[in-house]
Amino acid sequence: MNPRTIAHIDMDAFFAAVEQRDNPKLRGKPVVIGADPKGGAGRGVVSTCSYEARKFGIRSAMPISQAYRLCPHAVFLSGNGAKYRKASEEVFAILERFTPDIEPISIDEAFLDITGSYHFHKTPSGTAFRIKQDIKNEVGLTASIGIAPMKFVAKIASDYCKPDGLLEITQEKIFDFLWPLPIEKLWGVGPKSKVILNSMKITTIGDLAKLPQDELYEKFGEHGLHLYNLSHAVDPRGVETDDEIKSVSHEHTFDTDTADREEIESTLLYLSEKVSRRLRKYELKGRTLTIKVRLKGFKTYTRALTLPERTNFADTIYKKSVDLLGEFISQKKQIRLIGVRIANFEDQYVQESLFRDQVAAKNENVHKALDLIKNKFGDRAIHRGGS
Ligand code: TTP
Ligand code: MG
Repeated sequence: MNPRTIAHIDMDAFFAAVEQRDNPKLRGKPVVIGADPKGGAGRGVVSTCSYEARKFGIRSAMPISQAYRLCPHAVFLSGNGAKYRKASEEVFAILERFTPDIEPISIDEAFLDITGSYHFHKTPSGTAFRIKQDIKNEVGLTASIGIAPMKFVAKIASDYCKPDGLLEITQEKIFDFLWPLPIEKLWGVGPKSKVILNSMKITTIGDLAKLPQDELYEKFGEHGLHLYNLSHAVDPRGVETDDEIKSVSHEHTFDTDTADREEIESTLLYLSEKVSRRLRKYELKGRTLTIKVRLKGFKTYTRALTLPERTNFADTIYKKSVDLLGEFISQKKQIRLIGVRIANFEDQYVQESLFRDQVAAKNENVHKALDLIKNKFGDRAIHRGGS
């Protein structure tokens, strides 16, 4: 494989930085975005906080009551999703100017393959510097960028140099950089693996790299081989742009946790329609349906099934999603978030099932008509009964 130059970009304290940008009084102050702390009695969690607030130990996903205890004089804000989405779109529009090979990871984070594009700015760091500068000048926010020959090292590097950082790890410097780092910096080493590895006296990525492959395989199975590869800086995954979409998904967070069947099912219908429409926009059909459920208290579950044939029909996605969600609804679980995903687009160009009957063909026409209307009048123009 040819050597690649991959950049990972991640905005600094994104939601909080947007608030500080728009209100100079908040600059230099601890700012916490999240649920209402209600004087310490609030429920819910911290979305993010400014770096000034991090000095007090506040972190994303921490209960808001704890954040309040750590720093009662911080400015607590509930946030403004529309504003953050707009800033995100502006940032991504800037990235597009540098390379078409962009893999968005979240609202404030992306991988870029800059192998073919850095020559305009002489070096990879030159390109990254220019990206940071353009974002600063045009959007008024700071980003951190890590550069490396492989994805996971680029990501660790951007995290390492935060905030407002730029760090390039060249092929020659990879092990000097990687091996002293604690193992939990590796993708896939969660709290459980960390405990097991620590009990084996493995605390750094370098310690891990010294273990024989067989031993890791015995302890962790396939996952062990993955860790072995990462500790030796082997990560062949490329930057996956939109033209190689692997899945299409949508999710929704309820304003207040709910166990109400009707509310949950109508949300599922809404999500199924969204997923269906995007699949059809890209002319994709998938065979794997996955639903994601986050319960009150943040435990997250996924349930998946393989469909008899690839689909992009909202009805099929909806009915099967209701089946998958059944156990949560019947146990009256308080649900915070649900998501619907379709994946497994393989064999896209293999002959369609010979048994596609007229009903399916008719369905397809109905969907196309709905799309025309929605594209013309927007999402809210039409919904089938229920959503
Ligand atoms: P992150 O990039 O994880 O965090 P951040 O940009 O606030 O700070 P950092 O400088 O460490 O990158 O997430 C981006 C945004 O996503 C963040 O500003 C708020 C939102 N978010 C949540 O709402 N909940 C969460 O648990 C996390 C991690 C992020
Ligand atoms: Mg960020």
